[in-house]
Order: sequence, then C-alpha cells, then structure tokens
Amino acid sequence: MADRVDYEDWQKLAECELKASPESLVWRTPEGIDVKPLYTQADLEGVGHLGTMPGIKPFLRGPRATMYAGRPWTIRQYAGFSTAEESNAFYRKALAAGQQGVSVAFDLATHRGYDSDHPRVEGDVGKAGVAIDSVEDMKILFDSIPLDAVSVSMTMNGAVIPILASFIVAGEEQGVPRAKLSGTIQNDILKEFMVRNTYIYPPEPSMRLVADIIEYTAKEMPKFNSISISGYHMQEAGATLVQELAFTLADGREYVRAAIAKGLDVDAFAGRLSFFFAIGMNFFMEAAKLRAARLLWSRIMEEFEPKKQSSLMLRTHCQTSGVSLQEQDPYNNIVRTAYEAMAAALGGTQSLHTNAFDEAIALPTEFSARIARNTQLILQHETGVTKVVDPLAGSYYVEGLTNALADAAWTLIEEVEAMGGMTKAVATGLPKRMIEESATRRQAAVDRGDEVIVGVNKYRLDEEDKIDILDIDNAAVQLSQIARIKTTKRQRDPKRVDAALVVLGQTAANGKGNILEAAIEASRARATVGEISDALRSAFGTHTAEPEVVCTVYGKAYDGEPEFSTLVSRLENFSASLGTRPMIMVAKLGQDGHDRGAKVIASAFGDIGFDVLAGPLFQTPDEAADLAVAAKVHVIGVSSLAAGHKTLLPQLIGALKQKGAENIMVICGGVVPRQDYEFLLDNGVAAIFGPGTNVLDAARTVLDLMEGKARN
Ligand code: DCA
Repeated sequence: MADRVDYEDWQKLAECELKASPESLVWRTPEGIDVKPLYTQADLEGVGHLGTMPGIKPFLRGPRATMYAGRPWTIRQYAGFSTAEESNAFYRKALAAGQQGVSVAFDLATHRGYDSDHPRVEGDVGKAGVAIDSVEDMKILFDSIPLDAVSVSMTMNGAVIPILASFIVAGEEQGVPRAKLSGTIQNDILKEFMVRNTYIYPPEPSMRLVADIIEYTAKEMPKFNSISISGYHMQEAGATLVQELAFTLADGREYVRAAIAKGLDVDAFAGRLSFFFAIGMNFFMEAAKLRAARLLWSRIMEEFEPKKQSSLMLRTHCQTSGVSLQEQDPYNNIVRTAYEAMAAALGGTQSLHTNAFDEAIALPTEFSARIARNTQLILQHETGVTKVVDPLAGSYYVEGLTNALADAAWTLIEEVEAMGGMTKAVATGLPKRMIEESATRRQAAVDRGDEVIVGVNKYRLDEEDKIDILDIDNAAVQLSQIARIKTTKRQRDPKRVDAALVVLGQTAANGKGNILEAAIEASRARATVGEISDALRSAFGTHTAEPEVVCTVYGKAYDGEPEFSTLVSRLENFSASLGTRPMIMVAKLGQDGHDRGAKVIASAFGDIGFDVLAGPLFQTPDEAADLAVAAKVHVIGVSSLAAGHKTLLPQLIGALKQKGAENIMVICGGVVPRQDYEFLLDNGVAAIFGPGTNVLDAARTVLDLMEGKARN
C-alpha cells in the first residue's frame, strides 16, 4: 500500500520534474471533476462499492455474473436506408456478416407521425432513416428476418404507438406471436422534450403512451424491452457525462412511477426497462460512467421495494459518439470509434453500435458500415477483452472516477427530485438549458483550441481527401412510398379502418384502456402511421416548444481576448452604418429537430452582437420565409442535420423571392456533404458552414458578406 511517505516522495519527484507543483497538472473536466495526475489507494478510502460482485446487486460490476466471458455484448448497428426494401437488404447482409441484432433508424417524417404523402415532409422522406407508412412497409422491412430469432430495436418515440403496433402485426403476419418477439422500443419521450425534439403530443399524454406500452408489453410480450431510457441524445446535444447520467436515471425513475401509477407491480416490468448511453472520447470516464449508472439505478430501484433482483439491474445499449466524428480527415473517425467502443466494452455494455467514419456527413456506405461492424468483431474476437469480467475494477483511478461521477450525478438527481421529478423539471426547461449551456461552453473550448480535435483545430490537412458518400434520391423514395400508401388504402376495408380509429380515439380521450392495444387493431386494418397519429392528435393536441437562447456563455469564454473584441467592435461599426444591429434568424426546416448546432450558433452570434431570432422547430420553407419577412431579418441561417438541405434550401430561397425578400441573405450550417456545396451555392445560398466550423470564423464571414452587400 502506498502510504503517506511514498506519496510525499512522489510529490517531491514530480515537482523536480515539472519545476512546478503537480497540482498544476490537475485536469478539470467539463463535468467539474478534477482529474489528478496520480491516483493511489488513499483515493479509495470510504468508497463503498469496492467489494461488490458482478451479477449481484448493486450490479456495478455488470448485470451478469459472467458478462462477456459467458456471452459477448450484442453487435447491434443502427441503420435505415430510405425504403423498406433497401433497409431489409442491408439488415440481411449485415446479419450474414456477423451483426447480431437489428436496430431500425426511421426517417423524420415517420418519427413525427406523418405519412410520406403529407405536405410538411417533402424534404424528409427517406432521409436519415427508413420511411414506414403502414404494416405493409413493416412487413417488407423484416422480410426473411425471423422475428422469433433476431431481436429488433426500434428508435421511435413520437410515433411510438403506430410503429410498435405495426411491428407486432408484421410479426403476427410472419407467424410469430407477440409473446415471442424480442427487442426494444425506445419509447423515451422525456428526453425528446429536452434534446431531440421528435415529440408529437404534450408531455402528460405522452407519458400515458409510455405507461401504456410498459403495461402492454409486461402482459403480452415477456421478451420485449418496453423502453430504452436514453442519455445518448443528451450527450450528443452537449450534455456533460454527469448531466447525461443524472437526467437519464431521473427519467427512468419517472417512468417507473408512471407505470406503478397505472397499477402495475414493479416486478412485472422493471426487468424489461433498458437504457442507452453515448460513449464519447473521455475513455476512462465513459467506462466509469456505465459502472456508476448501474450503481445508481439499483439505488433508485430499491425505493420501489422490488422482490426480484433483476428489477434492480441496469442493462444498456451504447453508441459511440456521433458528435466526436469529424468531417475533416474523416478516417480519424475510425480510430475514435475504436477507442470509444473499447470504453463501452470495459464499462460493460450489453449491446453496442459503432459509428461509421462517414456518419458525420451522410448515411454510411457499405464500405464504412463494414469497418464499423468489424471494429466490434475485432474487439470481441481478437483483443481478449471479453475474457475477464469488469477488468478495470480495482484501478484506483477508475474506481475513484466511478465514485466521483456517482456522487455528482446523485446530487443532480436529487435536485431534479426536489423540483418534483423529471416531468416537472422538463416543464421548467432547466435540464434543457443546462445542456445547452454545456454545449455552448464546449463549442467555445473547441473554437479557442483549449480542447484539441485532431485534424480540425490542430494538425489540419491542407487538402482533404475526397470520400464517397451515399446520396439518397428522396423524390424517388417519396414517389414509391406514396404509390404504396395509395395501394394500401385502395385494398383495405374502410369501415374496419374507421371503426378501429374511432375506438383508438376514444381510448385516448377517455383515459381508460390501453392505447397500444387499440392501435394494434387499427394497424391490422391497415390504418397508416399518419392516421393513427392523427387519431391521437385529435385526442391529445400537439406540443410546441418555445425556442430559448442561452446568453453570455460563449462570450464569457473569450473574455478580454482581442480576437473576440475585434470582431465585436467591427460588428458595432457595421451596426452603426446600418442604423440597427443586423438580425439573424436561425431556422430549422422540416422535421429535423436536432437543434444543438442552431442553439449554439444563436448564443454565440448573440454574444458577438447580432440580434438573434431563434425560429421555431419544424417550419416549412414558406413559414420560415414569412417569419423572416415579418421580423425584418437580414440573414437566415438554416441549420440542417438530417439531409433535407437540397430540397428545403432552394424552396426557402424561392419563397423569399416570391415575397419580394430576396435581399435577405441565406446561409446554411450543419451536416452538408462537400459534394452538395456547389448545388446550394448555385441555388442562391450565400455561404455554407460544415461540421467543425469555428463559430468566430463563421461570424466573420457573415459580416464580410453583409459588408460586401452593403457596399454594392
Ligand atoms: N450468460 C447467459 N446469458 C446471457 C449472458 C451471459 N453472460 N449475457 C446475456 N445473456 C442473455 C440475456 O439474459 C438475454 O436473454 P433474456 O432476454 O432472455 O434475458 C440474452 O442473452 C440477450 O442479452 P442482452 O444482454 O439482453 O442483450 P440484448 O438482447 O442485445 O439487449 C438491451 C440489450 C440493452 C437490454 C436492449 O434493450 C437493446 O438491445 N437495446 C438496443 C437499443 C438500440 O439499439 N438503440 C438504438 C439507438
């Protein structure tokens, strides 16, 4: 054991080497945790969890006694490509090549409960996932994939009812009774209100949908995980690991309460709750996070006094971090993903998605998907990490971190509790604001170079390699979807559909019965995803979020720095010549609710001195143009992350022209592949800011463009 004397000896040596105190090496992480250069046994004094065993409560060392030595984690790659046919072909190939479970990515129209023929979704159909309009699509999606043998995860939250219903019916029609269906539905609406925004209905009825699904699956689908309580999107939106951990577990507690309020016994459903975390680049902290998550979840679940041990157990899926992927020098992403995958394995995940290196700019190609899958196969088969349970246990550093994370997250969980639980906390907007502040702080750290990203803000290539990316012709996808909707509607019995939709609407409105059960009948009758969603919209209404912008966080990071103050005074001069501060409207078009980028830009531009108007989510190009004209903005900055840019931006520019407002400059930021730049510029977009853009550079360019315009 390293005693005090040894430690003091080390301190002296370290001081000699450094010519400074080793204190100067302490790294304060974004979580506010101080990571020291050396950990010793002294750091573990008083840590209560050290003697625990895997498979036994509190499950910190893993939910299974033998973990990967008994069975490795499931390789479950998240994917969906435009049509059900193409996605089905992709899943079948991937399963043959070593993937072990299916994970469906739906397009944003489906997420938001719109059929592909709805006028609001023109730019979104078949983009960023598969379009599903009815059971007919679902059957094609799983054609020749035996649903009693392959577990299926579906990332669906808004339109969770019609999607789960049509999955169940597709199973029935494949000859697999629902009791034999295995898999997971995401069904985690609270985090949608915080970060991802694919909600449809207001929070309260949305919570009823969650509870009804837990109730139905607990009774009818014993092998199916009723929910995937997700922190992933929080980290993607900029949350620190402590925020991700705390808000996810607090969400979980809220769902348990909702299910118990429905009259369920905790042991009837708790064993089928599952989780989903992001794994970013802070290697040891990510592994420690999963260990801390299991510890805290068992603590939370003890409150409900379950009788079954499995009710205390946290099982999780993980995905390597999407925001850690970079457009610049993209092969670096393979390396990043491999480290993240290793952290997930060392943390003890049950299932894992590894990102493809080109996912920062488009859907993966077959080539990039193969490398991503093989990253996991190599980990499982070649590295030996599966042979030993929880191999990091006993590391002074990792145990110390596990403890520090658990303590910090618990404090935040208690704060949420003091607010009355997560639904109430979400309603105040506090968690969302905290995450947005963290995101803005991080952007400033990257822009300033305090946080190094290889190939982006350091070691940047003079010239980037061109890589092939997958392009989806979404007009063709939409036409084929519309044709199938027409056929389905022609062939169904309209009376049966209407009757089922009436029962569904009543079940929703009168607060009794199970909504999923009613939707299954509607789905059998071939009611579409849009029709089922509309029946619920009529009963519940819809949710609209008020956009808020974080102030001063970005500017504060640059306090007193000439780079920032020069830009601020340049903008002041320009404002003086313009007679007003230039106003930028940050717009999100279509069904793409990923608003981290938009929010960060809005806060940073606001701190630099622009007037900022944060447009609402889900606008059509025409609505955005109307708002911009009414507010007399000078610039519209469209943030596009879901591949709708080639449809939506030309439509916006067309709408502005039609309204005589072509003097409003349109710029675009987000996930736009290089190959699309020319098309957008030719169509009137003034500037494009891809991933990895320094926000100060972007602001400078916008100012240059406005000054140039003012001169001409
Ligand atoms: N020894 C014996 N049996 C084992 C062992 C072991 N060491 N490890 C796992 N198993 C069993 C499990 O108990 C389970 O059987 P059960 O369902 O009858 O209990 C089966 O093997 C599968 O293992 P599991 O760890 O549950 O892995 P998955 O089926 O892949 O489920 C989970 C993982 C996180 C629970 C699930 O919710 C999931 O797949 N989520 C994915 C979410 C997703 O993809 N989201 C996309 C963004």
